[in-house]
Amino acid sequence: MKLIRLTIMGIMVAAAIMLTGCSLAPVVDPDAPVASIAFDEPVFFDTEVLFNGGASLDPDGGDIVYGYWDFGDGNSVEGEWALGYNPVIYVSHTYVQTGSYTGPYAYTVSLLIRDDEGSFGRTERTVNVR
Ligand SMILES: [Ca+2]
Repeated sequence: MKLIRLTIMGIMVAAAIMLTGCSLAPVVDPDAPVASIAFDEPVFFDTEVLFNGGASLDPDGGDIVYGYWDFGDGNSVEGEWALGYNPVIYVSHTYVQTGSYTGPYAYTVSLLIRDDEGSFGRTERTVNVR
């Protein structure tokens, strides 16, 4: 009885694979997402900067589900995109001036994103803080 059940199961799995083409093959993502960073200049120390990643997109129409911002000064923030809502389109950050150095000082801000197919995209920009 058990053997028959297993055989029927095997036939059903085989039929499912035949019907769906090749359902066990990994999903191939046609396009990786493209990250984008925008912000207003000039940027000053001890003043909040608004970074905008809202122009980031997935060329094949997929959703961007994760974002990781690195501000280049040892600070970072990450967020998961809920469906239709992006909690890290805008992130704010304040570069804190240490010591008497007046700048300008160049930091590298980067944004790493992941789409719903698991592909990553990353971009970076230089922020001259004065
Ligand atoms: Ca994609």
